Amino acid sequence: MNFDFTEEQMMIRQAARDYAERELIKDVLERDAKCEIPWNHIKNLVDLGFFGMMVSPDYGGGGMDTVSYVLAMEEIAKADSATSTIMSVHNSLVCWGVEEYGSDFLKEKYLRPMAVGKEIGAFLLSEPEAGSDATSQRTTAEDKGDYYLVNGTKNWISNAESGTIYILMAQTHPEKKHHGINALIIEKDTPGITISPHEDKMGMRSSHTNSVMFSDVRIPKENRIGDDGFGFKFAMKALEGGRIGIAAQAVGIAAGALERSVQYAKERKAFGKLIWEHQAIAFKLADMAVKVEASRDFTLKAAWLKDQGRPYSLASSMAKLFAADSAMEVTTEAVQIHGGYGYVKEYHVERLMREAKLTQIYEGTSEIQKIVISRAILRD
Ligand code: COS
Repeated sequence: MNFDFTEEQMMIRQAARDYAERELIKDVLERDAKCEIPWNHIKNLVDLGFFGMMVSPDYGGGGMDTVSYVLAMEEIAKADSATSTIMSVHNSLVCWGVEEYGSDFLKEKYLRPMAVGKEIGAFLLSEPEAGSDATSQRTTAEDKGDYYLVNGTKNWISNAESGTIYILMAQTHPEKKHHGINALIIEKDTPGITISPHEDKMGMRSSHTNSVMFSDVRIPKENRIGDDGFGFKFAMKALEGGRIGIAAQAVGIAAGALERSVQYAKERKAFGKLIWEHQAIAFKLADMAVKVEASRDFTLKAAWLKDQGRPYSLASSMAKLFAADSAMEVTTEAVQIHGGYGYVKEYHVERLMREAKLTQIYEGTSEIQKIVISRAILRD
């Protein structure tokens, strides 16, 4: 077993860390308070090559591996997980999905500009009544010969505003249930698309989340990904990789909370000594460190399996479950260690705690991961 990173992987991590520590962290509290999309940071991260980083150089992408992506995601999320969400949806759901399953036409037309961050992707699966139960798609894509006519509403959509290229899951053959769903690429400015005002979220507030309404939207047939009815499987496959990105994000959030807590424990005195010299605090920090390290290892293992071309569905669900639940525990303890200071914005840990909560919910709740894991171990 080799736990060493390559030179290239370490350089990518360092580049992400430098940018996060120098730039992202500076205005994160203000962005969070005002729910402002980090347009300038998206542009800078595009220039650094982080949007499209795993796309093959054949399409103009960075050609980096999933391990590198996980290392970069952790660093970005440690400073500002909202920005890492925008990066994650683009890279691991949309770019990966088009590269893996799209036709040559779709790759030339959509992957190429996404590989260099000229266009940014969004993934439209959830609906008011189809979040965890993704088979119950109500949005319809009626087959009209050479185009699909789309009607319906998607919600909880990350990158609906910051993105320009949408992958939409919609039902074409309701009688076939999930085998009737199609995945279609849609340009955001297509007539008939309306975007709601963004949700007023608890955390990750500068990564906007919106509903997207479709009213008689025409989508050319050539924009379908895969065969007729492949949409549900497509979405599930994309989410398998997406969950590695969210696990990495959770690692970053937890690592950020741990670092801040260690720092605070070395500065703050109570009862005549530094608070880390009290076993109550030292043990908490030890538990937090173990959870961060175990989450990181789990996530890297899932990434490594993907890079090896080996099955990674189980590993990605395990990593996401463990890392998200750990992030929630670690950030909660971080707030506790900071006492009253933990409950105000300035010390960042209350923001990290709010952000951690979302990692247990999106791209499949912790309960969904348990369904995936329990089925895998019970079937085998
Ligand atoms: N890869 C490929 N196919 C998959 C798959 C995967 N990871 N997971 C499920 N499928 C397929 C199954 O093989 C099955 O196909 P067949 O009917 O052809 O055999 C089909 O999908 C339905 O599978 P299953 O019967 O297991 O579906 P369930 O609805 O009972 O459960 C869960 C599937 C709950 C695991 C799945 O729907 C899921 O992950 N939902 C969460 C979706 C989600 O993350 N939503 C949040 C979106 S945020 S973008």
